[in-house]
Amino acid sequence: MRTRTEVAARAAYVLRGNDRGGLTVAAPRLYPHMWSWDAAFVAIGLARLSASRALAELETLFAAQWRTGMVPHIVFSPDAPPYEPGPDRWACRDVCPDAPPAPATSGILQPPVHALAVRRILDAVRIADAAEQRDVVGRIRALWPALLAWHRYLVARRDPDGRGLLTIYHGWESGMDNSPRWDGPYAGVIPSPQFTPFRRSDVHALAGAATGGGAAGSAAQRPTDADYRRYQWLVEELRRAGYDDARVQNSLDFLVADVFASAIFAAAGEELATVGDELGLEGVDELLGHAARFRRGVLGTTDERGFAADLDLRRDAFLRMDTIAGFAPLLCGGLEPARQRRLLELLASPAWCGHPGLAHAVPPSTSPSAPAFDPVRYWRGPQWPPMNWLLIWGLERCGEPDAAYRMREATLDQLADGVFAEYYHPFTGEPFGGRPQSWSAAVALDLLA
Ligand code: 2M8
Repeated sequence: MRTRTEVAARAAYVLRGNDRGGLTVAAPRLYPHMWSWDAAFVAIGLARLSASRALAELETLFAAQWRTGMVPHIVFSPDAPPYEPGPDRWACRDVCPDAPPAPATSGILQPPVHALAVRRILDAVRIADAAEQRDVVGRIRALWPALLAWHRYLVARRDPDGRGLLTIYHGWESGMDNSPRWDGPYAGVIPSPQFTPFRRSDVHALAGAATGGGAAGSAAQRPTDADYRRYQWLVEELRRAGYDDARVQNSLDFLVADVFASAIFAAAGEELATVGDELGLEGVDELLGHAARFRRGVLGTTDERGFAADLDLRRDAFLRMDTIAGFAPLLCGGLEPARQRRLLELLASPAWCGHPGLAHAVPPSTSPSAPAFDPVRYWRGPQWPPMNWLLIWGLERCGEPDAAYRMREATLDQLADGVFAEYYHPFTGEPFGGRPQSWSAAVALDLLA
């Protein structure tokens, strides 16, 4: 195990190594492009090193924004090793006039963490010299219309019925690809018999990395082929619908309201509003209105413990699963004190962070008591450092500094292996997935600052 100073130095070194100049790849082999919420976490980490460089990450991402305001989940870098589905498979600019001519992007989104990064950058630049301050503040002002357009897109197109919950079109949009949250909705995704799935790049990229168990070991850490067939089929359906929100919402097999992304969005609205307020920019009241609407939406899904649920919009039914997404109210706040206490008790209970077998007391992506729990397979059990970061951040905001401190310490203990893995086996502490993964290094940097 490394000292904390060594961990911070190594995290900075990892981010530098994954930097392709204004664009940090999510992981060099497995994810050789820019991912949207990864970029936001990267910016949060980089803000501790250079506010200017952190902002550049967001500028690169938003330069790929669609005319609708959507920020795509992948910005492809032209010289990277192959990744599937790549630009040809998405074919965004061929089928959708709203996609930018360049760079090539995917046609879906990811959770809107970006405003949290903007807030961090503005905080960080306070200690910079006057010239950097002027530069960064000027660039935040310049980015403001794009940030507002992103938030307005989410409200207008992804919550057309005013539920205060964001509609998503693919498990990839949640960022938690194969979480048991989506098992029910995916059961309704039936690829056409004529559909030929393309070759997966993920399992091969991972088998080449320093993972235990070779190809079989790496396959066990990823979604199954049956899952992937559905993921690929949804891309096909989205492409056929021209990535048009109205057509997609009418035709797609998979349509879900994502409670975790909605809670992030509620908090993001508030964070962005403070930035707008500080810099005298337009839209502050509107952003606060978004925050109130989405907080109400999230709290409206909770049970008596304060635990939240996604909503299957195709079947009009709550998806009550024991996954980390249930703790969404700790991100947006607003639970009455008694229920917030119950939710914290649940988080600390043996079903979650208090499980006696855990190597580190941070929440597994799925509760070890849930039938769907799998300690190895991706979002079905392993622990994910950026999710810990979100909860730590949320706990602090909800007025729970002790719980936040405990989770921060446990997260830093986990990251003291210096590997900065994509995710970790909850019981053995073994590092899994992409490595070094930029967002794991980024959250270490931020937590250590
Ligand atoms: C994972 O998602 C990509 C697809 O977008 C994949 O599996 O290939 C998820 O963990 C997602 O949350 C993350 O942003 C992405 C890159 O780290 O990888």
